[in-house]
Amino acid sequence: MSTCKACCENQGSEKKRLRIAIQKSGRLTDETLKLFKSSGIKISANRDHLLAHAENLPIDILRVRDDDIPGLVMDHVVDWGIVGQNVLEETTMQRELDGMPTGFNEVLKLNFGDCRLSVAVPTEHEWTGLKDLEGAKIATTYPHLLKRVLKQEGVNFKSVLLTGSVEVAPRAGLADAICDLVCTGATLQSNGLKEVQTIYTSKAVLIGRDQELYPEKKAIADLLIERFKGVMSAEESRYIMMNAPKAKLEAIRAILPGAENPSIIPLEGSDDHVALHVVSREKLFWETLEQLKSLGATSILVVPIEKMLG
Ligand code: PRT
Ligand code: ZN
Repeated sequence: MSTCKACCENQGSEKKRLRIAIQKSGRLTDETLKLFKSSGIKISANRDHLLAHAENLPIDILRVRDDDIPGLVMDHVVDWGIVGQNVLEETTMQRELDGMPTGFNEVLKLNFGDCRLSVAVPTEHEWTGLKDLEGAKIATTYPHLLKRVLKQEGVNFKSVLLTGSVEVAPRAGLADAICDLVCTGATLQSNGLKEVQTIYTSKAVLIGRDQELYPEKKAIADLLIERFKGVMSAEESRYIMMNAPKAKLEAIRAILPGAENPSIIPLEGSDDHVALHVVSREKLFWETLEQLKSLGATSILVVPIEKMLG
């Protein structure tokens, strides 16, 4: 019986190599590549290629526009995708209307891509609430998310679909208001707009297809999920060291956020002081360090953690 080599190799790779779609070039790209690098995935630096193979793991990376990522997962073209929740929800609603598949699993929420979808109006507008939008023309890239909220409020409006430069629409006379993504608010301000109502908050998520993975792929997927979790918790964690008066140990432990069982180490030549080492899993603010100092702690060191497992 004759066999087709290319075809058989393709089928093999479909079962064994985890295929992940990521944004080719945009606001999620650098953080995604950083997460991969910190998780030990080595991929070719050439961003122009649609498909890149990891050098050290059975993973293929597909570089595409973020808007295509939910569909690639829902159509089972890739196993995983990294995308903003805003794009994921908007695309899901559009695909529902188009009668296309919308199944996916949320694998992991990621710690980047944070933004909010907000309504903004010209600065001079005296805003009283969403009802002000009755009969308004609103420019947006997210008509379904907007409609979902305004429908609940009983507000009728007309959406003007724009996929870029949404913030210039009111000045250009195309719309009365906009509904766009905001991070710092600087873009709105420089276009004479004010943010009046957040309708959705978003961050990047890792999604997967709504099907069991082949066992080889599942093994690599499970390994990656643990590594991604490890990288994210290490990013937020700090190793804290200090010398502390024994009498204040309880008070010191009480103010350390997310600190797990500390190591208490005797200090040579001192009966009333010890060294305290602890991993804190939350952000540490200057105020906490100042409180530690006022409790008598000295030589306080806060050190970033590169990797964390378990
Ligand atoms: O080419 P492609 O289609 O892949 O990219 P894109 O241009 O559609 O998306 P991109 O790269 O701009 O954003 C990708 C994702 O990043 C978004 O879907 C969000 O999930 C997330 N994200 C986080 C943001 C922002 N922050 C953000 N600030 N996406 C867009 N913005 C834009 C916003 O549209 C506005 O123009 O930044 C401007 C506002 O920023 P501030 O800081 O001035 O408020
Ligand atoms: Zn896009």
